[in-house]
This record gives sequence, structure tokens and C-alpha cells, in this order.
Amino acid sequence: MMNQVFLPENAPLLREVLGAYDFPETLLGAVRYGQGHINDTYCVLCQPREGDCVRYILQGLSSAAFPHPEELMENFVSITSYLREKIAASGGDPMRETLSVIKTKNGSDYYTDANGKVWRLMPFIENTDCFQSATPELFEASARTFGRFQRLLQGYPAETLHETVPHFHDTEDRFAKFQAAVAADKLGRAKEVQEEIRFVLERQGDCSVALDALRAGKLPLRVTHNDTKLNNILIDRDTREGICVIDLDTTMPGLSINDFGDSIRFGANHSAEDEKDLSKVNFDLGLYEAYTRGFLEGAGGTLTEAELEYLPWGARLMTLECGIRFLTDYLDGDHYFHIRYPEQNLDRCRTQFKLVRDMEAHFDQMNRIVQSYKDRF
Ligand code: ADP
Ligand code: GN1
Ligand code: MG
Repeated sequence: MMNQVFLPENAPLLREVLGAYDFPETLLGAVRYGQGHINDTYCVLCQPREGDCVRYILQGLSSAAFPHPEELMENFVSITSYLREKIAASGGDPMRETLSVIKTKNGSDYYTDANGKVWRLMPFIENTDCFQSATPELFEASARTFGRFQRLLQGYPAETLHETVPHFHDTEDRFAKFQAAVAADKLGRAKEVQEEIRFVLERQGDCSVALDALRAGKLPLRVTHNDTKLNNILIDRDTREGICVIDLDTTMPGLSINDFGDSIRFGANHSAEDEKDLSKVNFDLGLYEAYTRGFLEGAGGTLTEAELEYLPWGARLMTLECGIRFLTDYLDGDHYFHIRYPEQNLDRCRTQFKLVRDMEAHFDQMNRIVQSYKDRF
């Protein structure tokens, strides 16, 4: 999609939101930015009296995804403050290695517009890249960073965090919502997707694997990111290391295997999430191995024996769950994920199910790879 320039005078809403902030520079405008599926993200451009333009990220939080944005922002501020201290203590640069919010003129961490939508403004972390797909080296770098993120948050008081999206990775609940969407069939789309519906129904039992292990006390709850796509990490342009974990909206108590799994779902293949040609969608065990090595190195021995054992399940489950979510949204009328064309959620669902099939076929190798690295770090 072409970026469109919104100058404050022709975008009343953006002008209202930006008016809530005190910019020391001249505001030039804002353009749509990034490839997130959830929030409305803009890059805001300002010209100081001297020197280069300064960029900011402005985000309007999705009200379809986040029922209590003020609680989400409380989490965001608290988590980033905690990370800032940890990063500073270990000699890092907190302004590059974690996100931060810029306060409004009124001293608030966010602005609520006339329709009740919540907006936040953040410094743009410069000299970084955000990738939609990666080489094994970059993928491994992202894995180290997500693993380290979990390690840094190990001592965070999890019970103080709000659950920003209830039942976010509750795969049983996702299955139930899918069944309800099939039954309601609001747009009469169910008849076109019988094969996909059958695919999900055949895997109902899988939806309980991680939850059963949690209920049995095998897997611990930790503070996890829960949305560990490759494009939720900024890679430093000079060092090619993952510098900053972004998109903290779903950071809350969760399972480490899901953080591992969601990265594998998105990054351990060579195709776009909405690729129509399924012959191009193939799970890549080499990328899986690179990520496994990086994640275990970054986590630095914090994972338990049971978590290690369940990592491959995390990959299968996050991929299945994500496909179920795309299909549910397709059946419901595409209210949750941003789409650019009518069948995009169905295309996304099909790539996920293709990857699930591949992972099922290679599950023994996936287990062996984890076992081969587990005692190294
Ligand atoms: P969504 O929830 O919609 O995925 P994200 O928070 O992931 O929103 O932001 C969307 C995109 O904006 C990211 O993938 C990244 O490209 C870019 N982005 C977000 N925050 C920053 C930042 N502070 N500095 C630079 N780029 C950013
Ligand atoms: C969304 O926000 P974004 O684009 O990074 C979604 C994830 C899905 C992902 C699928 C809050 O991630 O859960 O896995 O799309 N985020 C939310 O690409 O629902
Ligand atoms: Mg994102």
C-alpha cells in the first residue's frame, strides 16, 4: 500500500491528537507506518530549527483488540520502566533498547480522543530495521533478543500486570470462539471454507496440550511477550543484533513456549503470512534450528526441563491457534485483523494450516533439535 501523507490541516483527527503534545520542533506531518495488523501506526516527522528531521511513532490503540487501553498503558509504562533500569544496570542504552512514551502537555502517558480511542507517542528508534523475513543469522539474532527479554523480566511481579486481552493464548477458548463463529456464520462464508473448518475440528485435542501441562503444574506462568513476530523486534543496522523488543501490548503472564512458538510460526519459512501459492509455504527446519539456538542462548538457562520439552508444541500450537484466529475473523467479517483485500484473512489462515501440517510431519526432528541444544546454555 502506498504511504499517504497526512498534513495536520487535512487530517483533523491527527491534528487533534498531535495538538495534545508539546513538540519543540516544527511539525511537518504524519504518514502511515509499518506492517502491524492491529494498531494504527504513524510516523510523525518534525523539523528542528537546526539539523535533521526528528521522527516519532504515534499509535492509536485498536479498540477491537484492547478492551481496556488505560490498563494496557499502565502495563506498558511499568514494564518499560523496569526494563530501563535493568538495561542501564547492565551498561546498555535504555533509550535504544526499550520503548518509552512521551507525555502529553497535561503530563499523561497517553491521549484519549473524542471517540475514546487511546493514542501514544514514542521516540522513533533510529538506525534500526524491522524485517518481515530474515536470514538465519538475523533470525537467530531476533531469537537471542526475545530470549533475553524473557530473562530480563524474570523478576517482574507478574501478578501486578493487567490481562490486556483476556484468554489471549487460551487455545481452547480460541477453539470455542471458532465454533461459535461457524455456527453464527454471519456472512454465509462457512460453505466456502469447509476444508479449513474440518482441519480445525480434527485438531480439537491439540488445543489442550499446553493448557493441560499448565493445569498439571508442569509448565510455569511467566511474564511473556505473547506476540513475538520478527517484525516486533528492531534490529540494529550496524551490529545486526536485535536491539529492541517492541509491541508490548500483550506482555502479561503467559507461557514461554508460546513466545518461542509464535516466532517460529512467523519466521521459520520463506513466504509471506498471506501467500496465496501454498507450494511456496514450507516450514524450514534450518531456520527453526537457528531460532532454537538463539532463544536458548538468550534465555540463558532460565527455562525448565518441561518448558524445553514443550517448545516444539509451542510452535505447533501458536501456528494452529493463529490460523484458527484468522479463520474466525474471516467468518465474523474481518473486524479484528487489519485487511487490505476481502480474502486476506482466509489466505493467512491457509498458510498457517500448511505450516501446521509441515510441523506435524517433522515433529520428531523438531524435538531432536531442541534436545541437541538444551544443555549448551
Ligand atoms: P501492531 O500492534 O499494529 O503490530 P507495532 O507496535 O508492532 O504495532 O508497530 C508497527 C510497526 O511500527 C512495527 O512493526 C515497526 O516497524 C514500527 N515501530 C513501532 N514502534 C517503533 C519505534 N519506537 N521505532 C521505530 N519503529 C517502530
Ligand atoms: C497481530 O500486532 P501484530 O501485527 O504484531 C496479533 C498477533 C498475531 C499476529 C498475526 C494483539 O500481531 O496475536 O499473532 O497479528 N496481535 C494481537 O500476524 O492480536
Ligand atoms: Mg506488531
